[in-house]
Amino acid sequence: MRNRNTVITLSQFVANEQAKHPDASGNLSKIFRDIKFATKLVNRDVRKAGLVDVLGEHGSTNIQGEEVKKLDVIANDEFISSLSAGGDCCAIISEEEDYIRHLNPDAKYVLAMDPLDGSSNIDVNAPIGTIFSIYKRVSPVGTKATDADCLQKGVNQIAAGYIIYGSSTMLVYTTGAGVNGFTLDMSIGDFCLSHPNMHMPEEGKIYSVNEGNYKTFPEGIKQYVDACKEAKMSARYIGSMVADFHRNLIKGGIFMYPASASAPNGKLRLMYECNPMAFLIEQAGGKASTGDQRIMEVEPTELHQRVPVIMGSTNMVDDVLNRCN
Ligand code: P6P
Repeated sequence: MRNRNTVITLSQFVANEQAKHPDASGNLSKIFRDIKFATKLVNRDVRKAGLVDVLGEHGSTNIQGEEVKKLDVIANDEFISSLSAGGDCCAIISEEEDYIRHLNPDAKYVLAMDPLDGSSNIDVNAPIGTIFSIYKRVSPVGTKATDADCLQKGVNQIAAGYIIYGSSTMLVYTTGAGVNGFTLDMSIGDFCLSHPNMHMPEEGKIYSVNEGNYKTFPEGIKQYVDACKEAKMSARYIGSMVADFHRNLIKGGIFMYPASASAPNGKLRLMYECNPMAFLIEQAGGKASTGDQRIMEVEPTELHQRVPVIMGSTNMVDDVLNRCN
């Protein structure tokens, strides 16, 4: 039984991390404060989704041409409101925003987010998540943020993380010094360190891919999926990236969303799904590739661009890459 006196909250952990950088201004810590606040609101809405009118189609469609459910819009608004009030972001890009949302021109950070990923799972009570990525702007503070501020390679990320609204609500993040997981303790209304220094097993027995697209996968991907079956691996696919990612991070495994006829560049978005997850998985000892290159080396060209994804336990990703190249 954990000694309650050893509980480390997210705020304490972030403050301890900041103290390791004497020149830190504290702005990044304040962004985590704003993310935490918005996460509690989204968690509240997700947990009661079946009870109040937040289900069903919002009627609109986002830039991806996907039907937007009300909870996507609510989550997007809650994160933007919290971060805007905090004043530490000069711009936000979001799956739910067609264009850059300009906030405080005097701030030095840019945030990219998928406010509620896996939204097709909302109505069936399956796990969903929020994904975020933080960059330092490249244009001068005091000016309006530019495309160059928002379209940076994944290797430039200052921080990345996700929240999974599952059987418990967890926030997992990295600032480049390892990966740590925090579980929301509703009895105190705070996130507590529950998964310190998370590491992805080099090998795994789980493969996650939508085999409905198998027929039009690249040949190397088909070969790998066939090999997984031969090896009697477990197929696990929730259809919510955060949930599939989180399970594989803990147990070992591989997650793929390859190119296919219906998704020639894959389905997942580089800036606010693939890059943050790639940062996390590399920090946890895993690997993340498009099949052609390291995801975090991709040069972005547009806010909502998609890339194929092969990410997970290093040995498994290497096996796929050897079959694809
Ligand atoms: P498919 C959810 O809509 C999402 O963006 C990711 O969370 C998930 O991994 C993927 O799409 C599922 O896509 O085509 O398999 O339903």
